[in-house]
Amino acid sequence: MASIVSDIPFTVASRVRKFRKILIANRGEIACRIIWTCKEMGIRTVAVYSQADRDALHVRFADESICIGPPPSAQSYLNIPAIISAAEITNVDAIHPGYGFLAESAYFAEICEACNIKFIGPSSPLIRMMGDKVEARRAMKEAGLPILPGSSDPVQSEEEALALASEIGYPVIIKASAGGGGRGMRIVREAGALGLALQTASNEAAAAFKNGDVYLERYVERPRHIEIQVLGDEYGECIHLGERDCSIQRRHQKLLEEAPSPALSPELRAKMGQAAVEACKRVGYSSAGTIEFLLDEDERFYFMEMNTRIQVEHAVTEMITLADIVRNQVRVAEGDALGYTQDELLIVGHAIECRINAENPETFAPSPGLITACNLPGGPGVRVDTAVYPGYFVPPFYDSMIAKVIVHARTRDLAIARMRRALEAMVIEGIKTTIPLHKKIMDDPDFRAGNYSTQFMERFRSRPGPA
Ligand code: MV4
Repeated sequence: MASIVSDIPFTVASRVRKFRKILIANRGEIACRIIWTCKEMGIRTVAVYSQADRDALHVRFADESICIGPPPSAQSYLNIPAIISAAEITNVDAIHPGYGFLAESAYFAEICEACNIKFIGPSSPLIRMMGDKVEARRAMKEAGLPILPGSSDPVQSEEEALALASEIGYPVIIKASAGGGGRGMRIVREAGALGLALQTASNEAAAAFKNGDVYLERYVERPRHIEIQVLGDEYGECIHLGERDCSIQRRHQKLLEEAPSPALSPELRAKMGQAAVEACKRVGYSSAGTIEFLLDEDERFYFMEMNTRIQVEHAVTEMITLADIVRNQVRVAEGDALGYTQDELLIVGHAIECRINAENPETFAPSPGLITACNLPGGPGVRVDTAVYPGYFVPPFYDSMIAKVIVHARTRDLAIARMRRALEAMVIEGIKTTIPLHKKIMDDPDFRAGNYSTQFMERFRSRPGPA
């Protein structure tokens, strides 16, 4: 026997917990995911729910639950006064925001702190800094991360943009400073197209984010989207948990993620990981976070954005590291020291996640409604994070992701075979889902070879093949 993997900080069972009760300001699979960890930690949970979510699983599994408003998110899961009232009434110690909704609202984090409720995430100034993409670029450059040539401030005029673009060289990309995740972006391949693109990008940004600021960057053709998972504590310690490859996306919605990335050598992984950790230490990052990089065809990497929340795809990292990222978020928020060093981190095998959406797999049109029959896969190395069950009604008001199938195996080939068989055993009847799309991706020669970029879905959609 080579060694036994154990987890020294977590095996100290007798330590007194600071949090007795946590409110989860979210719904769906991530609300359930957070509840599972709280139960394992002996922490009581409070669910909040909209009128459309009375029969939701997160409500059933939490110790207490409070209705916070009508179905639309703006009146329920984004309703700060209703959520804070629920937290006060139930006397919770902390709020876990999950992802989406209020997870990256610096304002919400501030309100929590003002009400003496711990926001489980980084400090509000850091959330605010990373939410401003121009500011994040500046801060992370200063913290030592490589960035693409581009703006150091929002673009003020067409003349300024033209001058900067000719300095950077075409193609360039216009991005919204308040954006992120690809909304309001424009690729510009020649000076003649810059003026109009600038106008439309700025108008889109103003409409979507109430902030029309845009900036320029050199455009990288066919990049891979590689992100590093980091974990910091409130005493300046920080480690990384390796990378995830999130290149397979469609209209900036990720479809599938895997870890490790088939594109990284051990040397590049160490280099990107060290750069991410160093930057987090320099800005004083605490809690779980993700640094997104673009990796170009010459294996150069550039900082793109930092996500200050737990992410949908955190589970692939949990599989290959045996870490519980939610547990670490909670302990660090309680004031625990990280208690790990980078050299204690082990990465074992390969994990893949397929996001199962309630959508038509060809048109991607939403497909809410009643789930008449449901079989979730299991067996060796298969994890399903979901909040659906037979007889569940998928409401039309929220994100269409209804389940994540995550597999873990010793090698990438074995993980692909495992995912294929898990998807074959997965049955969701009554609504359309993206299960058939994922089966096709598992059979794709380029995917199987690990040979793909963010352009994968454009080519995949036009390619003929059996479902
Ligand atoms: C880029 C890029 C190439 N060069 N930035 C940003 C948010 C993420 N969701 C997509 N983003 C990109 N940023 C530079 N400097 C390529 C992408 C990108 C992309 C851009 C346009 C159309 C589709 C895309 C798909 C994946 C990534």
